[in-house]
Amino acid sequence: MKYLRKTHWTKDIKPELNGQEVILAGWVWEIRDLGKIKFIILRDREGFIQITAKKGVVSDEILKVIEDLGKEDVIVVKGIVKASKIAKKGVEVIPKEIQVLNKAKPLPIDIWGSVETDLPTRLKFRAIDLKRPINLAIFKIESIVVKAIRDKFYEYKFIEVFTPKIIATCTEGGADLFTVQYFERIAYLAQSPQLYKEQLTASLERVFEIAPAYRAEKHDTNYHLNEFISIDAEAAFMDYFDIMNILDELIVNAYEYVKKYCQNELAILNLEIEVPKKPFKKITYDEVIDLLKKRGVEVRKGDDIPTAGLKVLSEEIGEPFYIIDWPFEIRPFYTKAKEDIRNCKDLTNCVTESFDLIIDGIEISSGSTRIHNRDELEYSMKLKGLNPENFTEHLQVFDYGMPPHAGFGLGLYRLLMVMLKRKDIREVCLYPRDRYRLTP
Ligand code: AMO
Repeated sequence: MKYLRKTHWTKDIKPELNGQEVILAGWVWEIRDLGKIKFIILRDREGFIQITAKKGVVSDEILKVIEDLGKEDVIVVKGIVKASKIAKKGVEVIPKEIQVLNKAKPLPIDIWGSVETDLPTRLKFRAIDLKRPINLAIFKIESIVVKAIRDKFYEYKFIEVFTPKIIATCTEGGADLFTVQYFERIAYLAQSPQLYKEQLTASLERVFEIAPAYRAEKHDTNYHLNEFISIDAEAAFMDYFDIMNILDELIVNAYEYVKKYCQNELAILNLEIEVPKKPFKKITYDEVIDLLKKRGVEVRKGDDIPTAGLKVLSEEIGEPFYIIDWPFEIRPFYTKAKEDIRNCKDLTNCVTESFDLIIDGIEISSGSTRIHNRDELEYSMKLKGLNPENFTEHLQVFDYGMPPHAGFGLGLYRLLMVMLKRKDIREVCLYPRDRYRLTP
């Protein structure tokens, strides 16, 4: 079927266009039939517009088409813009032609907002659920956030790269790997681009990647997924303080872009965005342990900080903050210690050049200065119970001019979740993969 191509988005229809012919395409959100006058509320990605058809003004043929329309039918409307005091946006469109491109059956879930559907059911019918304005707002904002981050990376001369997601060895430690039958052998889904991004600093110097990461963790929380989008950065000739400065810039730019470009979406979400101030506060791991003990949270030096502890800290600090200088024992093998790890007499007191960024009690990012000396890296692997022979190809790169470097991984969905104050990470992921969800 030949059909007309849209000339405008609904949001572009303003009273100033009065008298102009436009072509709109989208879905029937609502029909109001008052007999002699009929209204269609047309939805497209950008919003809504009222189509007004009055007997005697529009053809009988058009009135008949409207009578047969149902919610979510796909239509194209050619018409004339009319400024109107009574229409909702001060403007309506008087149809000259309506083409019905597809009919829709009654929807399995309510997208109009009168009945609140639970999240599992919404996710089951995700493609339909995404028609809800609130979801359109979330995913438009997500796209802007990624753009803000990309723009900032380019400003700092980072190059966007793409590394393999089917890999032969683990990067973040042995557990939590999904296996893949790769012809005659077993391969794994990448938990992180860690080793590749480090190798790339020896040539491209500053790289970033925005790509899926896979974790076979059996977590069932509101902030873990088994597939998530990881925003990874790695830069030669930088340490963890340099890289934290860049991370501050990225996050602040993301908030600023959303505030600047997503006013409509924020209104739909009923949210006001407060742009955090840089530089973000830094508090050492040891200080955190002391502080939490004083607040009665059960923590032991050498352990990870429990979520309850992060919540207490966020409430106390009230803005994004870094926990820096974590013990070697609970950081990955590639993390650089403040002294050469080979000289460290007491491993339990060995502090690394590392950080986690916390917003609203959730870890959004983690990063560090990395070990760039091959012998030290091998030594560190052994301390972590890893066999350097399994990393031969990675390690040899360190023989041929590996620069000092640092980087971070930033969880896109976690950032969105805290920024948009969503209760569950699944709300900000189009098609979440969790322990129990592999479809749609
Ligand atoms: P890490 O394992 O801390 O570090 O991951 C980095 C960031 O990714 C996000 N994230 C997750 N988001 C959703 N679901 C999950 N299961 C999940 N796991 C992690 C978090 C986290 O802060 N290679 C290092 C990073 C580096 O040092 O460059 C790494 O992967 O926001």
